[in-house]
Amino acid sequence: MLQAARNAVHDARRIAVLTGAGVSAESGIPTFRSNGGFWRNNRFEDLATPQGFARDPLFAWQWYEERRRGIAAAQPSAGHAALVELEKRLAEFTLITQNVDGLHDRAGSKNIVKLHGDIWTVRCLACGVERTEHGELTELPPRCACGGLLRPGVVWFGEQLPEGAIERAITAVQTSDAFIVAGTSAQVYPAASLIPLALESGAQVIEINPETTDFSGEVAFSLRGNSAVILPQLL
Ligand code: BV8
Ligand code: ZN
Repeated sequence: MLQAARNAVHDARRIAVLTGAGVSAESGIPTFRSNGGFWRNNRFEDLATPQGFARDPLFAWQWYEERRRGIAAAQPSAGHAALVELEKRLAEFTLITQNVDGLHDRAGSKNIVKLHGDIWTVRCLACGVERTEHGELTELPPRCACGGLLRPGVVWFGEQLPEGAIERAITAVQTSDAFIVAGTSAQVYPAASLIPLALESGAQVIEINPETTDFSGEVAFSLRGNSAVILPQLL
């Protein structure tokens, strides 16, 4: 199975990749659905919503600031590095990620489509100004120079994805010979819809996950294991 998947990657001229929290798990960052998707007894799906933020911006920011600190202390994994190497070998390569942690950028990936935004950007609810904020946020919730409340520059449940993001991802998947899906439970849409789209478009779909997903039975290669081990092996 692994050798056949390696051959499919070797023969592919155009590759698209979809990553999820499992790729960052190799960097020590908790996934969303591992501990049942809870943070201090709050469901992740309730916290990562405009309503959750409006209800208690301070509580939400305590969660985001804790995640930012954890990410700042983490290093990209061998899986992130393998994707950088893969991109260098191909004329056509698109990395589509659901992750907001910026580890693909730090690893050196170039052509990245961030479907769910970026935890390192903040946006003012009052004036709309958006900026990168890598430092520790000393005052929570953080405020804009205009006095408005700042929110994390991520896409919450019920919110539209960034302008053009899903369209870029769809085009990349439709024109790829191989589609590598690594470290995602494939439960969040429209990101997960890229997998059946790849199957319909005739791409060789390679799934990397220690667990099975809804699509494990449909993909060409369902490789059971960790992304930091299998992605380098695919190279
Ligand atoms: C929208 C940013 C439309 C915030 C996130 C019913 C059916 C279909 C859809 C819906 C529905 N009800 C609601 C919806 C829509 C909803 C949705 O999909 N809900 C789900 C829960 C059913 N989607 C939305 O709301 C999206 N917007 O649809 O708007 C719209 C239309 C009109 C008008 C207005 C709006 C927005 C979705 C974006 C939500 N934001 N994050 C933040 O991060 O703080 S999603 C969140 O989940 C993260 O981004 C995360 O990346 C993403 C997906 O999770 P995974 O990455 O897969 O992580 P998970 O923990 O689930 O799984 C980890 C996997 O890794 C596991 O499989 C594990 O086995 C594996 N693993 C573990 N270790 C390793 C490993 N793999 C490899 N190696 C390892 N070592
Ligand atoms: Zn402002």
